[in-house]
Amino acid sequence: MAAISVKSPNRKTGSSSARRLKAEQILPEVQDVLASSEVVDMHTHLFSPAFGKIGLWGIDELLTYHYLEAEFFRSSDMTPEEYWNLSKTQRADAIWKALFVENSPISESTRGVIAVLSAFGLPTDASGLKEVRRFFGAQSIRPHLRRVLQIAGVSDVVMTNDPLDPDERAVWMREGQDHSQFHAVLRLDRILFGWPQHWQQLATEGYSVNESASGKSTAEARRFLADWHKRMRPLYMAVSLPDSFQFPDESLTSKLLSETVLPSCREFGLPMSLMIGVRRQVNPRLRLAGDAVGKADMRAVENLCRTFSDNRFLVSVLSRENQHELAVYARKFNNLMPFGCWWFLNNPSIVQEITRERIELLGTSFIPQHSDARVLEQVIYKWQNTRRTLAPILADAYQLLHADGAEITRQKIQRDVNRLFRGNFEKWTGLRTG
Ligand code: RAT
Ligand code: ZN
Repeated sequence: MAAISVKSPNRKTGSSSARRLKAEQILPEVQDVLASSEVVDMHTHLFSPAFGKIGLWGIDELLTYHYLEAEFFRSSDMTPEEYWNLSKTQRADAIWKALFVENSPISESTRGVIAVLSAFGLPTDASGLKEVRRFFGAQSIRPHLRRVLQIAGVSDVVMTNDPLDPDERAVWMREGQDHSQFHAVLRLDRILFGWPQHWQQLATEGYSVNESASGKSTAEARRFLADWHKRMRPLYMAVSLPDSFQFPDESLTSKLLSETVLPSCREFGLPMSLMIGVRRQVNPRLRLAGDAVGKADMRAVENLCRTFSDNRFLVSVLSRENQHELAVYARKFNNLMPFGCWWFLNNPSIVQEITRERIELLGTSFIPQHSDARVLEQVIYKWQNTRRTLAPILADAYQLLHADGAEITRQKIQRDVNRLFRGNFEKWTGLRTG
């Protein structure tokens, strides 16, 4: 079946690419550059084939994505308890019926499933689910993965790797992974935010740590990070933080951040990623779909960037209300890199607003998007949507520049898109691609 795909890189060089564009040529040229530029997907929950079943793909995973589960309970009378009692296929069937058959899939996440099916030339109508299942059932992961990344125009996938997750740990302790397009990230939620529940795991593995992270604990936790740095070769370290996050304060999070994690980042030359603003489990009955959002106090970011001027911070904030402050702080601290429009923000209307604001305040010195994909094929629709939303925003910026008297060329557009899609991230992490 024919798959649509990102255009192969357009090699216009020399005079045609340096040609001065007329106002009406700008939008099509921007669209073309975006369509032919590959992106580094700098935060996902995808895994390389070495991780086996941990890596999710296929129609039943797409339909049971937690973004869709949250929407399902608004359009079905089924209780969460009844839903969790079903098998994966039955859950997917229930979601298909409620969100795709009985209603039009016009929300961002449901529309994404349609875009994926259509990218593979599969039926998108109510009766097509059987055929769709047959198609995915017939794929084997390695060629399918190659094809998906090619369609999505993604050259590199950055994973989220939790060293305290037993299933993942087993893979890293055996042989790790060496897929050239996948890169590791040392995710530290269980250490930075779940120390009381997880310090014993470190102790069992031979690190001299205690419940209050006192004495040798912070140095020993650094030794733990050094061992995992060696094992994973991560591009950065990362944590997601609640809206109530403060820095500095008396918490174990502050202590471990300043005495363990940030010194390790400095030692290994890695940025630290902070994803701030999640309110975990406001409705635990929904499990992974039960998290919400809260406005954070951005002075924590200010304090971190100022106090640790030798560290670099990648920061994404979940609340719409925090976006402007984040962009302003990035103007004050060049060790701060805003990234992505995360989770509840990843809707065209909000992405537009945030991205325009960032361009106006920061030029091209930010990372506009990451996919946050949990299921492989999601990269297709998430990056298709990003390119579609970015095109008029970038074109408008060049139109204004053109009207103000500047010369706009394809060469310049390409340079800017390269910086946004990969250059800023490559520079910050030292990732060498291509
Ligand atoms: O967007 C999501 O899928 C969330 O569930 C979170 O995983 C978030 O992206 C995170 O990395 O914590
Ligand atoms: Zn995520």
